Amino acid sequence: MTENRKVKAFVEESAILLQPNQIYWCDGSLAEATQLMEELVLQNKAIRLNQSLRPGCYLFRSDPSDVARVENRTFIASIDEKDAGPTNNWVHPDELKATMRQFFRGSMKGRTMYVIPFSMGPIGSHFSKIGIQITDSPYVVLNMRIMTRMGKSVLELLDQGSDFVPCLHSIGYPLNEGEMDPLWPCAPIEQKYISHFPEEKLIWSYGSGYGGNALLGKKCFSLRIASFIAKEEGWLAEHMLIIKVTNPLGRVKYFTGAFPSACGKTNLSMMVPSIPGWKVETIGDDIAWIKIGPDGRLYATNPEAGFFGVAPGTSVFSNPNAMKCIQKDTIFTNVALTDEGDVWWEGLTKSTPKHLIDWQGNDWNQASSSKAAHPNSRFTASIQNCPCISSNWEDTNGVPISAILFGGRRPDTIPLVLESTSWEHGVFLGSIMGSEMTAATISNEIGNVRRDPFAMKPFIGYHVCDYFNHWLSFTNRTKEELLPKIYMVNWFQKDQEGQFLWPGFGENARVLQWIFERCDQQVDTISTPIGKIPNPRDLNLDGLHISKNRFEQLFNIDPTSWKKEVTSIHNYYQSLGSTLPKVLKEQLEKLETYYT
Ligand code: OXD
Ligand code: MN
Repeated sequence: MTENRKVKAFVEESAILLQPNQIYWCDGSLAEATQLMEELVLQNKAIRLNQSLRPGCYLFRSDPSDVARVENRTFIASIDEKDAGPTNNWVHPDELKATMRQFFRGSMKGRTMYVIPFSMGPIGSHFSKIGIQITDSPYVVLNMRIMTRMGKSVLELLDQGSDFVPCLHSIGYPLNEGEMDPLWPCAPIEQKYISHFPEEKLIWSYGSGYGGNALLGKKCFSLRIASFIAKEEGWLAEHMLIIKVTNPLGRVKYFTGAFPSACGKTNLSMMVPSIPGWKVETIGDDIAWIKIGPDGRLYATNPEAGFFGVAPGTSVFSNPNAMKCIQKDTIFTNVALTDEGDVWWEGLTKSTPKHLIDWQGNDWNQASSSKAAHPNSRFTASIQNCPCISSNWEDTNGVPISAILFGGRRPDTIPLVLESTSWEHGVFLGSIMGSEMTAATISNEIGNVRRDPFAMKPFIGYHVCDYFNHWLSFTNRTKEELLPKIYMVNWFQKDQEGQFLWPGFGENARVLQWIFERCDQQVDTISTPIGKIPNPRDLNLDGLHISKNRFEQLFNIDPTSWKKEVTSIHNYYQSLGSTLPKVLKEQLEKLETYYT
């Protein structure tokens, strides 16, 4: 409880609308989490994993209709439609609220309404912002406890009068007297609404209990609402990892990286470099809040406190640090269960177990045609569990950024690494980012390339062209030479046979080394029409067996592919409307002089 009048009013008004059986204020303690989990185990909603193999770990299975973020049910309800722009679904806030109020009315009948006070960012940091999530999902409470700083310490800030973002959430499944509660109650897809009211800094989410739809501190607050606030206040809220890179001499630099969902941000953020003497430590794997510091440089902080990582593909080979991180006190969702009571997913082990219970609770064997774990199955683990966490991860002033990486899954066209020629050109590179579609969002376009500017397409809380302008404005806010260098990277090029050209994972450290050395102006570049690429002698290939031909392919700038790319960018830019910044059009025109 708190004496903060605005908080009390939010909770009281919500209770009148939602009509829960009871209200519970979360204190964020271990005792509270243990008790909630016990109740869920008793109700068969959570499965206690083998505690000698995975202490403190539990498995949840969601409803098959509720397995990923639902972008077509996600709304930016700005007052003026023009302000939401062409990349967002828009409904007028009054209309959306009226519709949603009908769904919310009585939606918590028979359930407990949990009040979750949470902070995005370290308590006491000037970066941090407070939210209060109201939810009827104890699964959400348990996940929010890992993903954010949650409970008593935040209530104390609210007592002192701190402001907050109200986040209203209901799974949309009221329980009438005597009615059976499903294992994963939620509303049908057409009744799901993930709504943002940017001008009011308000979030309403109805009908889903999964991931970014329901853990409202993550995408809804830290990206969609925060990006809107950031534009007003002159900073950036980005879909970026943050890493600390140390070279063999002990020199340190911090990089951020924007990659679309399920493109390996978690792997890169916890990478074990293959090159001797280099160290990568994690500060964040998904979101960065970036501000200009007193010295004019950009400083980043990770507003989250945990990882909500994609399980499939994670293994001791691809990400040994993540494997250690999820050894204890982890919530698994939609992975498979082994006969020993442990978890399993595709890509975890070289050989497949003979028998499993799949993510839907069915028997599964090697002859089964379906996947044992859902492609978007997840682990939720505290960042404190991470063996390669940087000691700077909670620095209240953030960490100074030397380079920003943009990347996506592109089987061709984009070279292994490309340096921008200026901040403006870097913003151009960010604006044209694209990636093959993955399973992190429900879509029938898996495999196609979609433009995902700055990896923020689903997360910009306002007009995409205003967002580009906001990025461009940073040269007016500080000296351009103080801004980070910008790179485009592509670990995912394939050869004619569909095999990856570059080994990726720990070998990506070779690219990080080149970027590090570029930041120190130790190496030069080769200019091309699309940007600057490494001089082949400067990329550290020691100990890596890669043929000359393959290496050349990694940096091949194929005019036919680039002609196609330029046409595709042109069409994409047209789809963004008439307010596209002129300087970006000019960047494209420059490229068109080479590739038409
Ligand atoms: C995520 C996503 O969960 O981007 O991080 O979908
Ligand atoms: Mn993400």
